[in-house]
Amino acid sequence: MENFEKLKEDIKSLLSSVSSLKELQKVKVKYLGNKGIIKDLLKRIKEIPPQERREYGKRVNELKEFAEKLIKEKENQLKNLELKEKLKKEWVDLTVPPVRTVGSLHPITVTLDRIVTIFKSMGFEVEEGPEVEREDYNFDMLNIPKEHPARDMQDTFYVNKEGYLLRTHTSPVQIRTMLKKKPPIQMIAPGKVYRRDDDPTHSPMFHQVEGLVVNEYVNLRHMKYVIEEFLKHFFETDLPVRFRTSYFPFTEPSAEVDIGCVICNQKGCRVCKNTGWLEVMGCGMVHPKVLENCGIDTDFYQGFAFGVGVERLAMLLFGIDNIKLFYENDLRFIKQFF
Ligand code: 2NL
Repeated sequence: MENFEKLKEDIKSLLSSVSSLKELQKVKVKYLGNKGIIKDLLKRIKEIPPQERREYGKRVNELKEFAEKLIKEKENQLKNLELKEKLKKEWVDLTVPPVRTVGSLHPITVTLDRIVTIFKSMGFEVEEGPEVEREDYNFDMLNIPKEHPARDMQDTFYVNKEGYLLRTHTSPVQIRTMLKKKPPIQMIAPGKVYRRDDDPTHSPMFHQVEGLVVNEYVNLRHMKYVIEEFLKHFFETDLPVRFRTSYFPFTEPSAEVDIGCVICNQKGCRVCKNTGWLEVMGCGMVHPKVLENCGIDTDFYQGFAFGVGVERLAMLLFGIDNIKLFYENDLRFIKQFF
């Protein structure tokens, strides 16, 4: 019987030396565990003479309650201590003013805004559409047939839903607009586009702005005027512009637009490959098939369209020589452009 008092003393002194929850767990197991001292004492009740069993059981239970109480107390004490230390370690002075509070716009955003503002000032409306697009809007409606190489898996990101893809240009937005609205139409479609291209001069995602004008009278002269006017405003100078005949399935005739090299002023440099000219846009009169695909009567209406790469214009505007810089999000780069 005096053993119980000894056990109580043992628990007390053992607990006083415990300084972590891990150590405490060991003590708990030692006394209260399934194979612990107290369970063992309970099992031994059979060895006790019957007349003493009542008293013995009472003593063991008392010991159990004693142990539980002390261990619980110790646990609370340790948890409190731990919390205090955590709060001390993780303390943050919320009154310290931030080092810098102003963010900045990404150079692509700055360039996109600049392009959109110029076209809005010329009476263009801004239209948007989905980046996961219908394959027929992205290709068939634009007179790009099933066998066309651009439709190859090598060039286009198809998504795992039959008939859908990541748009390879923003032209499907114009298709949607023509299906939705009657001419006159005068719109631009800015946004992200995707192509399976990833090398030092290409990114699998880039930005484009396409424009479309459809009415009863537009012709090549209007197209030339709008594009020249846009480029003058964009580069804030009356730079040389030339149109070279080209080919796109969705325009006829088609042209590519060059500007006098803004890097070397046409003296010849690495950027213009010593030609003095930089290709910056594509354009043309909308192919009658494309208008008809959208239910527009080509006896009455015609249109012109154009497309411009935003990264390319941003690089020329800011003198950036590596397209990958746009996607690395290095703040030292990004913060230089507003
Ligand atoms: C380029 C070429 C171009 C278009 C885009 C277009 C859209 C419709 C109908 C006809 Cl719905 N054309 N878009 C036309 C000519 C050129 O972009 O080099 N872009 C960077």
